[in-house]
Amino acid sequence: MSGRRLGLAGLVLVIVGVVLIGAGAVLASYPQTGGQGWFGGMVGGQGNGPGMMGGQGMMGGQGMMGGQGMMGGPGGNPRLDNGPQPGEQGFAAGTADAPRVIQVIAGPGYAFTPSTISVQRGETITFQVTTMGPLVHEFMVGPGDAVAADQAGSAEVADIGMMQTKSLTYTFDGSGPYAFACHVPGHYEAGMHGTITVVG
Ligand SMILES: [Cu+2]
Repeated sequence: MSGRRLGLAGLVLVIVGVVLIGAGAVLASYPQTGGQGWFGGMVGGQGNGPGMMGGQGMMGGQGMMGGQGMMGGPGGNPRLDNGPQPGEQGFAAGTADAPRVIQVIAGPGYAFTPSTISVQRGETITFQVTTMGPLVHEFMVGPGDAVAADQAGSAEVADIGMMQTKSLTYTFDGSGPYAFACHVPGHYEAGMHGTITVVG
């Protein structure tokens, strides 16, 4: 690498650093975010492909992020590695004895990630729902109309606090449409719901 290129690379790093410090200052003054930890993780993982939140990231201590990092998307978009999905190579349908695990992130705003999920007809899925951010969420799953109506008796886990993970296992033995939602007051209306498509 030539000296000129090195200089250019250094300049870019300085600019990135200044931007991140600025963003960190904004976050630190914003009580609803993780502040330093969030950006510490981002800086650590940049340039390593998967693993924005890798070793020192916000979730590093709890092991949930492992080596790959929840925020591994190149553009910084939250992306969970839930393995092969129906129709993809290597897909293995979940069964009652061995449910397929799908990780879902609730928050930090009024949203779930992912917001669309596909399952194979008859599959048993264990949803592992983790709340990011200070709001407490719930996760209800079932037929779309029942979930939209917050119907009593629907499968759900409630009171999922910040950084908590709760699991819910559900078998999709119909043709759908299915949905999932958070019915903490105001959350559904703010958009905290998603769809589950049955394939096959
Ligand atoms: Cu919620």
